[in-house]
Amino acid sequence: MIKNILLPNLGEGVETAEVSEVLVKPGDQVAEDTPILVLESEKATMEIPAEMAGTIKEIFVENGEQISTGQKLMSIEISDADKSEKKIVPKPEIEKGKEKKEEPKPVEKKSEAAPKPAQTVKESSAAAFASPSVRRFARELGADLSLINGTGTKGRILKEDVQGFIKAQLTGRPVANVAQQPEIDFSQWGEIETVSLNKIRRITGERMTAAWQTVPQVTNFDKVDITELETMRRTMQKANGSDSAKITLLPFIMKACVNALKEPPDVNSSLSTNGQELINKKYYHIRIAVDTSEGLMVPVIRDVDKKNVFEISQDLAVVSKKARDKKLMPDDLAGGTFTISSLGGIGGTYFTPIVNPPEVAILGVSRAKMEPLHDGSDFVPKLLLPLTLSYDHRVIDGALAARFMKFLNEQLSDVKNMSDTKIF
Ligand code: CAO
Repeated sequence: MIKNILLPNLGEGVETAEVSEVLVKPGDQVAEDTPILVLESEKATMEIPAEMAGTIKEIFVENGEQISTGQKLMSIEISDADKSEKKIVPKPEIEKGKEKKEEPKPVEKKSEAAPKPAQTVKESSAAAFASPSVRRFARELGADLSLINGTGTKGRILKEDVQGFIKAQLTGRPVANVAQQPEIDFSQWGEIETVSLNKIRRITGERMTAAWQTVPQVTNFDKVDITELETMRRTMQKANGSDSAKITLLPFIMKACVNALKEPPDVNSSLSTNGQELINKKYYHIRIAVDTSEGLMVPVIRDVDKKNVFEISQDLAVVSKKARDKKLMPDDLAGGTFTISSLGGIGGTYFTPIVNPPEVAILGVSRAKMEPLHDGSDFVPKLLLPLTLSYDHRVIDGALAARFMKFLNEQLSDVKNMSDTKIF
């Protein structure tokens, strides 16, 4: 026998609600009380359970549709085994941002100061947006809903989000927890265009969120006098001719960074996953942020300590072209030990780059400008290069970061200090 399931009375003063999720599809076998639909009204989200066991035949509503009491939701073929009907009662409404508090039950007093983890999970989860069955599921697994990023309509947390969260916890992977913003219709204030983010931007977004949330970061700033270095660079560029790769400041900065990385080894390191050990690397593979039309790519230039400025310029030209032509292979992106992000070709004074785990530091390079510098008796025009170092404070102290920057400054401001470096 086929029966229609109608929207029951949702309660006093609630005539309509929006379908926020259809939980079944035609052909699905459902047991009595299986949630089949999630509805959302101004103040609440609620589940509509199947009033009887059977097979879903047809669905008459869709996500986002406004439906009202008595409306036909779906048809169901009732199995002979269970023809007993039951009045549909929507599962208890959950007010958005609130959860019905259970009456506190008397508990055995074990220790005055003993923490109550279950209680903590419940309270912090209360503001999350999830259906009753998902809340129940999360509660059973001990998952804190407030830490889970909902991928359902309007950021609602789905069962799969809870499963993904638990899986990530078990494998030790950081969970990208983006605080959900309320959905806003921006077109009410003017013309808009909605564009899907491509894969590179989505992955960058996830990585940056995870890095921002898992790495306690600090940024140090410095300005370096590169007047002399710039004169040398121009001379080298001229001598090199226009047929070879352009020699910009970046290869010199990369060489100076490698020298600084060799000083205290902590900056060229990674923290072990258990956070108990520091893995110092004896190789110097520098990652370079490359701006492409598809988004940010960060290929690696290997063994920078063993290459001269011409070879690095050549490598830079090759990897940035590969990045912009979308030809980078996984190997081109793997194994970096320290990153440099240079916006010097574009402009601006200072920016704070985000550390790229498992690396522990990143250098931001801004545009060099002629500025007056006091030499003790007079102001003299100098070319000053703004540098920023963002670092993982679990590994690098402020003093170590300041020493690293001082060393870098000494290298770049006086080319003699780079004399033992393989520049030429
Ligand atoms: N100060 C002054 N001038 C600079 C400079 C600096 N710090 N850095 C570069 N320049 C000059 C170069 O000398 C070059 O000048 P000419 O055209 O007169 O020869 C010009 O700016 C353009 O340089 P470039 O950007 O092509 O070359 P580069 O070696 O400096 O950088 C690359 C290469 C791939 C890093 C760069 O092209 C790039 O993509 N940068 C963006 C990185 C990025 O997006 N970072 C942000 C990440 S965080 O969101």
